Amino acid sequence: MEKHDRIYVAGHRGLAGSAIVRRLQAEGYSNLILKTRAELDLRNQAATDAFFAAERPAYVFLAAAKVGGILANDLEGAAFIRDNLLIQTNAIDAAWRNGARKLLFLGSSCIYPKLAPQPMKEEHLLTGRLEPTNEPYAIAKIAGIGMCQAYRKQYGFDAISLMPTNLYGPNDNFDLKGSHVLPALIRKFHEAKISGAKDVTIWGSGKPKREFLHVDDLADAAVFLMKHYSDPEIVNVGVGEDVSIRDLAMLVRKVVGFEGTLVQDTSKPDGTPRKLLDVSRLNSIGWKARISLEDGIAQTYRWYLEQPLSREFELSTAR
Ligand code: GFB
Repeated sequence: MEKHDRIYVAGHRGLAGSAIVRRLQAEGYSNLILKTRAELDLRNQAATDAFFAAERPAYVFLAAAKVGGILANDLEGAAFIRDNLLIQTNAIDAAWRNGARKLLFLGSSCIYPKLAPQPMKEEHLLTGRLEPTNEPYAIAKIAGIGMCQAYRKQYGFDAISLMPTNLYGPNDNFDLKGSHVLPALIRKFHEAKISGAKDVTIWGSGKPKREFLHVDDLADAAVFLMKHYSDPEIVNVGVGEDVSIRDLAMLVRKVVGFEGTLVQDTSKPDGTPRKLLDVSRLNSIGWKARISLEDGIAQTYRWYLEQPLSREFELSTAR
């Protein structure tokens, strides 16, 4: 990948895509192609084909997706499977058809079976039943992996697939109904601290364990693998360590400086009991995560505090 190559980052306003753009810009890549959803709806095949035919990017980071936390996945399964299948099918096919040299597809650790052995290795894909709360999303992502592998085999298209663990960082979604656990906790503890509330409610039993990767680490890994990895096999991208939701909540409480107690809402789902990635393949290719969970949360909390009041207002009314 040369500094002047045409590089399309799909989903550049989202958590992962915006971090990939920051990373590429920091490395001096000067020819980035970026389109908002209003300018290009990747669910629309004709619009996607026309965009790729006109722009002909050489490299594609496919970070556009419909994503959300456990509740959004559970309640909006139809949209999760439809939008993701459309986005990835249209983009992968149009990239290949219009001569892209390489495409990087972002999957998710939820593609693995609900009760996969821990830590989860790449070969555990398609060895058991999925977690029901995010099965539609997971099936779409598994289809994307299959598409990258089939296009490589049949057409020789250099498409690679990364499976990131739960991501967090700047530009995350802080809407409490749609978000993942980490931004939800940052917002809940912050608002409780400001309002002087006595407690903060966390969903579920607090016992599930999750692994969290700062999105700047993900972006670093994505650019590294775009340069150095070319293989049909998927690659897990994580830190190799996990934490219980209760311990995560205690850590966010400490970073935010909230002094009250935790209450559990057990009417909300726990989801997969544990979701820890085996990152030995990634480590053997030569990459390791660098940002510790506590530092990453502190950085994300600072970012959250710096957002203009108008954005804070938007976030509050989105509830
Ligand atoms: O991050 P999260 O929504 O998604 O939830 P998953 C992780 C755990 O945190 C669950 C608990 O056990 C939640 O019940 N939790 C506690 C909370 N308090 C909260 C809260 O205030 N908000 C949220 N959202 N959770 C998603 C998948 O699964 O992970 C997606 O649904 C995707 O498909 C993504 O793969 C990475 O880790 O359970």
